[in-house]
This record gives sequence, C-alpha cells and structure tokens, in this order.
Amino acid sequence: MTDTSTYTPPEVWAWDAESGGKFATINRPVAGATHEKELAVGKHPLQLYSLATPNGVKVTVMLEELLALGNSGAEYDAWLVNIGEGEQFSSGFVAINPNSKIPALLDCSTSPPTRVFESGAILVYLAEKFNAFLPSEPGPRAECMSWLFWQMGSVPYLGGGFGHFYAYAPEKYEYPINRYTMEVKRQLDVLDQNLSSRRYLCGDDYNIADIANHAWYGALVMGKLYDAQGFLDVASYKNVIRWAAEIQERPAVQRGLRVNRVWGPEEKQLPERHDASDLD
Ligand SMILES: N[C@@H](CCC(=O)N[C@@H](CS)C(=O)NCC(=O)O)C(=O)O
Repeated sequence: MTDTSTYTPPEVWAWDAESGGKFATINRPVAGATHEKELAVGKHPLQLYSLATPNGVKVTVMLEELLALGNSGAEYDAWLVNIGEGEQFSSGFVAINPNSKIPALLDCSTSPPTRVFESGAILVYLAEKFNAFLPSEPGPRAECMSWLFWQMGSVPYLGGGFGHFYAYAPEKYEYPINRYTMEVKRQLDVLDQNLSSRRYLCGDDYNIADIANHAWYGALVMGKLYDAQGFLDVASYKNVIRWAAEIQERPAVQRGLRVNRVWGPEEKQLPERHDASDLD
C-alpha cells in the first residue's frame, strides 16, 4: 500500500486487490455474479436472504413486528447470506439484488414473485403490503418517509465512512477519522434535537423510520457498533439513548435482532429462521 501522505493518484485507477482492510477480500470494482448457485426457497410467503448486520436487522425486526400484530401473511423464511464468504455474488442472489448486498426479499405470495432490494425499499414494501408502521395521512407519511430517507442517505457516512476508518481500515488515519467523526456527531445531534420533543422520530407513534434508524444509531449509542461509545461521547446524546433503550425493549425487536445472527453469545444466534418457534 502507498503511504497516504505521499500518494499521488495515477492517471487511471487500477484495482489493487491487496489494499487491506476487513472487507478487502470481497470488495470488487465490478458488479455481477461470480458463481452459479440457486437460492433455497422455503414454505412461507416471504423469503428473506440476509445477515444480522444493521441493514439486515431492519427487515427481521419489521417482520417480527408485523407478526406480533397478528399478520400471518408476514411469515417468513430467513436464509443466511454469508457476505464474508462472497455468497452475495451467487447467481441466485444477484437475480434478486443486482447490487449484491443484503438484505434482499422475495415475496412469493404474488404472481410472479416480487423481488425487493435496499432495506428502505423493503421496509416501505412491507409497510404498504400490511398497512402498518407507515402513516397513511400525507403529512405524517411525509415525515416518516423523510426520517427513513434521512437514515438511508446519512448512514453511509456512519458505516462506510466512520465505521470503516475507525474500526476496519488496516491503519488509523487521522484525516478521515476526523472528517467522519465530525459528521457522525452532527447526525447524532440531529437525532437528539428531534427526539428532545418527541417520543419517537415522528411523534407519538413508532414506525419504519424508527426501525431503520434504531438499527444503526440505536446500536451505536448502546455500544453495540464499532465499540465507539467513549470516542463519540454517546452519553451526551441523552434523548437518542432514551429512545434507543425504549425500542430495544420491544419483544419483536429482541426477536428480530437474533435472526441470521452468527456471532456473539450463542443464545442470541439464529443462523436461519423457518418457523416462529425457532425463536422461542
Ligand atoms: N443501501 C443498502 C446497503 C446494504 C449493505 O451495505 N449491505 C452490506 C451489509 S450491511 C453488504 O451486503 N455488504 C456486502 C458487500 O458489500 O459485498 C441497504 O440499505 O440495503
């Protein structure tokens, strides 16, 4: 690798497969499948292909919330996609998500089956399908969509920027850590100020904006992401912590967080979920 202080970009960038970092072995500058493999399909209407990362748990939490409301049509099979092993590049996965990232959903209750990728799109799809966790009035709906899209747009700074350079890069570089820490603290302040007068992000009711934001910013302030709670002084974002702690107690959240999880305490892991009783 080139010393960052002396690096001069070449005329045309070339792929340096040895660039280092936690995900260096799976990162590629091209799209598409690397190998032929069909996806397994289970017995339920919804087939989820995922992993319990913050983007993945948005969907399992939403599905568990829908089931907790009594929506039997939200029954799902959750299949594990091990992104460290490159399973997101199988031909079957690429067919339902050309972007090769978890989560991806296949709704087999429609004819033909409906594919949905991008965690935000999956949340909206499920909310509309089951008429839940998304207000129907234009004003409240716009507020919910605003906080949902805020999360989708801001989180690459948290994950791809701060998380990458603070936790995953092969060395600690001051410039990017400073840049992304500044932005993540600003984002936490945006949430904190909003939550100073609201129980949930959009007011009195919990919705998909809370589900999406909790998966990232909730995990961050509760010390479950990047081990950065001290560095970011998360204790100063008291409203975010109060909001995250309340959401974390929801039974559906606790169930959803375990699905497709293959790390941490054994009792919190469930690599695949094919029946509600798998979580009991
Ligand atoms: N914007 C996408 C991001 C999904 C994403 O980045 N997924 C990561 C795990 S959290 C992934 O699959 N990474 C595998 C890879 O980059 O090859 C979403 O919200 O669904």
